[in-house]
Amino acid sequence: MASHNGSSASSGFQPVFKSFATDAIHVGSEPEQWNSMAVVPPISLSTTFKQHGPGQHAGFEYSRSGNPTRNCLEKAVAALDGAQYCECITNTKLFNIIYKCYCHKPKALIFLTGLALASGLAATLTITHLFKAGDGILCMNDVYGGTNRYFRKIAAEVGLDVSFADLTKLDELKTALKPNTKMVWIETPTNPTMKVVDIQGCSDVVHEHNKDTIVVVDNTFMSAYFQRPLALGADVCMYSATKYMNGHSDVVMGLMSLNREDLYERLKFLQNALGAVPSPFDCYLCNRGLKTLHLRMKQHFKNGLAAAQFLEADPRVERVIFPGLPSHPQHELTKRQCTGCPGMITFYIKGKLEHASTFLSNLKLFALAESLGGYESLAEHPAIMTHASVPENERKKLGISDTLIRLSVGLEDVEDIIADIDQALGAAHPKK
Ligand code: P1T
Repeated sequence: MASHNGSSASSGFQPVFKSFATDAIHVGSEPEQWNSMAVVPPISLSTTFKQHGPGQHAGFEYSRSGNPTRNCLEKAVAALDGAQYCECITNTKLFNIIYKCYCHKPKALIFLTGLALASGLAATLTITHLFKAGDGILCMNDVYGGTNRYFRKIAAEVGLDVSFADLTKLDELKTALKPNTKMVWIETPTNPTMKVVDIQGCSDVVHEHNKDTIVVVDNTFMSAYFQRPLALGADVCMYSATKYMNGHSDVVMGLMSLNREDLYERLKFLQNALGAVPSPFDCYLCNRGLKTLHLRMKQHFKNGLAAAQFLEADPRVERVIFPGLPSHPQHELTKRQCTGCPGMITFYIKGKLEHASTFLSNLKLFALAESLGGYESLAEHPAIMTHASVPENERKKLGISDTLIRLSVGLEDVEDIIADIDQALGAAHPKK
């Protein structure tokens, strides 16, 4: 029977993905791949690997092109995204048998898995390197400030034809697609104004326009536990794994998974050729984080919903944006395409910049810090912090105003989370 996320919060959302927890714990971490039969994947620090003869290696040559610890993580993410992937055989003996059978047909040795990069932005730039000057990139207008800065200030500077549109409106998407559009970049929910984009709707429109135009979904906010873009027609699912996927605020990392072998091969080539790869230690940590993703996300949802409901009922708050609340404009769409919501809340405090600043400076349990998705609660001011690089007139249009506050609700006791928000609102709006 399909199960939900445990609380009344999840009613109406999609059922959880089958065997998610089992895959998170086991796929990529099979003890049989190691001679030692280690249950926890070893951290393989070696930068290079001995070859039997020139060009005859046991699956690894040099750690930028492939690393055993990274492999474990790359397999796991593909499984969690429901991507197509093949068994990656790293067991030396088994590999040797296969190698002997297939060495005359190197194609047979290509294993389709996810790909790990040195950061979320490294994943973005690696994907963008699929294109050349003159090619068009259409990006959702509200995205992480660093993604906006990368497309606007770097990709556009080297001749890519970058444009932005509100992809929550399919008509606007249709109008914005051009003959040269090679990639459509979706972030959903968006950072920081939590707009929800219809992934299936957009993918259908884009692929009808041109089947070769790729749809990339930045799945950072939802994580693999709440949303599977590949099943909704996207070509690439990418993450800043620095956030929920790792979940412990101790790794900077990018991840991606895909279904198309041709795209996989091109991106695998770029991963090696550009070289923005993560360290084996970070891969180990991120893979360890994935083992508890399902448990963390369920609790983030419960705590996030409770905090959002508290804020929505508070007279010191102007407006709350949380896709798990019925008041969110795309709540029904969220329920249709997701299995739940993360602990990300955006709200407008009543008053001016000084009220937002007083609120943020008086938080005690929440740390005033950039980033999100860790076990600890964080709060930030997007206009001054994460989205300062977005031009001011754009920020205004998007609703990133001086009174906008972003919360990443962590896994602390929910009563303490709410009490902290309450006292900081009290500091911003003292009783007269
Ligand atoms: O920081 P990095 O791992 O390079 O990831 C960039 C990135 C990409 N996509 C989204 C949706 C993101 O939120 C981020 C990073 N965001 C923050 C640091 C932040 O505080 O919003």
